[in-house]
Amino acid sequence: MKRQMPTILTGALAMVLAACGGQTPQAPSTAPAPQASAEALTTAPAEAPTAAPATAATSAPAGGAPAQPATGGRIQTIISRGNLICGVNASPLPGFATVDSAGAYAGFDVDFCKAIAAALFDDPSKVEYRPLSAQDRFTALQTGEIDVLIRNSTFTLQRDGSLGLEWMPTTFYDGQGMMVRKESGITTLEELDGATICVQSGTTTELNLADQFRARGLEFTPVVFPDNNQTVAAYDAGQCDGYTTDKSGLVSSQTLLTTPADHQILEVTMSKEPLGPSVLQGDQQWGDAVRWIVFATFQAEEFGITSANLGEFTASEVPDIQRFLGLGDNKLGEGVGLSNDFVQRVIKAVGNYAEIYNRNLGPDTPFNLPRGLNSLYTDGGLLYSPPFR
Ligand SMILES: N[C@@H](CCC(=O)N[C@@H](CS)C(=O)NCC(=O)O)C(=O)O
Repeated sequence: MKRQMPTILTGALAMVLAACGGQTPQAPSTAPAPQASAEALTTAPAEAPTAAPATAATSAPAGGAPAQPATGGRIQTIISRGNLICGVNASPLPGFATVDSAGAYAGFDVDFCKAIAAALFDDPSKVEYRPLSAQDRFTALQTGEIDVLIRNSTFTLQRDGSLGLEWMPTTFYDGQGMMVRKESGITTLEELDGATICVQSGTTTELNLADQFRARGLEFTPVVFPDNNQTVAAYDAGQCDGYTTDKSGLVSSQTLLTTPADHQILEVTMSKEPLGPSVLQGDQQWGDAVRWIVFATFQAEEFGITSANLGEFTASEVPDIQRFLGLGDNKLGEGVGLSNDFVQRVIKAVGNYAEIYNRNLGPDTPFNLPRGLNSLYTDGGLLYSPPFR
């Protein structure tokens, strides 16, 4: 395909939509123009995070006495505040993060916000959700506005390093894909030579798109929007030949197109997109807590512990299970500033990883996403928890 950027971009069909993939064409505003990536523009905070706890105080003495949670760190701030502030998608991403008219949030990413709140408060509802655009999400961590970001965000070197963030275990292994109209007959990226591609700014998506097309010697015109609502709407309205984002995002957004069956996701995977929570670097205890809450969901699946059968396991005589659930004298939780039964709290509230996955993305949902890399290592996937001991 050798196609020029359609003239409609100069004004005929700019979209303003209320929901991801909503289909209400509006009077034209200014044409979206390719712009510099927020990735490149966002810099690390000028100063080291101020809320760093006295981590030395958290290490267990040589005698093995239980470590004490640090005071003054992020966990203490959250407990004093009475809720967790969790950064999530601003545009709805069905399956990952949506909000209903009553303000109730749901989705795969949202369940991890709830898991953290459950671990801290024994109450998954103790979350304040902070909707964030791709551009603003990391700044919200850097400034301390949010406690944790769980918004289909990719773990990269730049974000881990230059942006001063700390990445938690990957909760969803993804890769970038491309959606096209079936009627185009396009099945490969090469056939998109000269095409217009709708893409969201401030994302790895925008960067990968340029790299992948350049590497293949292909030309393209990016049509860039700051949020997924507008990106999807523009594609749906025919402003672009292709729409690119993480494959999970494509599957999710496809359900919101006017006629989902008219579109297909190409086979090609353009990148690695390990998606997971992140926190501000500098408060090791908080990082450890979130890390082990995520691991708890993997390990619970490996042990076969679910929200339904948890009660049976609390009577277990098996040392591994007793340690995991914080039964008896097992006090591993307090070493990361959590209660010793934090794993039970998490499982009770959101279930194990398989429950979280199936509830939001599994066979009984419109997405029916195969687990693939997001299977336990025992099933050929990449999910692997270090030992709870
Ligand atoms: N994983 C990529 C892309 C994440 C991303 O922001 N994707 C878009 C498209 S699916 C999105 O979630 N938009 C939601 C929004 O605008 O609130 C990244 O971390 O940069």
